[in-house]
Amino acid sequence: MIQKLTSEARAAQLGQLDGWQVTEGRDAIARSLQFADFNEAFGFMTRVAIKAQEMDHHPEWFNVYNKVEITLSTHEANGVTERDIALARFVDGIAKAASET
Ligand code: H2B
Repeated sequence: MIQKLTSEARAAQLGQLDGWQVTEGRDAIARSLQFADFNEAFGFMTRVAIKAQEMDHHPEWFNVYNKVEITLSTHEANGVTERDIALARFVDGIAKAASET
């Protein structure tokens, strides 16, 4: 079974990510994103969804118009694992590309 990261390892990984924070009261990480409009937000979500399905690792998220809030945690480990960090890295790459167009 995959092991959750220690709080030190999690903090070190968060330092390499863009805008992710530890969720209060829960071993999870979260990031809020804002796009130009709903079309951009949903396009982003579609790219993340395809990656998540490939990884068999899925985000918890909330969308309203151009805002997307994403929370990542690994249910089977009941905490943040390397899988969450890998998906967070992917999210950061997609978000950066979207903001640069
Ligand atoms: N997504 C997330 N975020 N955490 C998990 O532990 C997880 C998942 N487990 N997606 C996967 C699916 C598991 O339920 C299936 C059976 O592989």
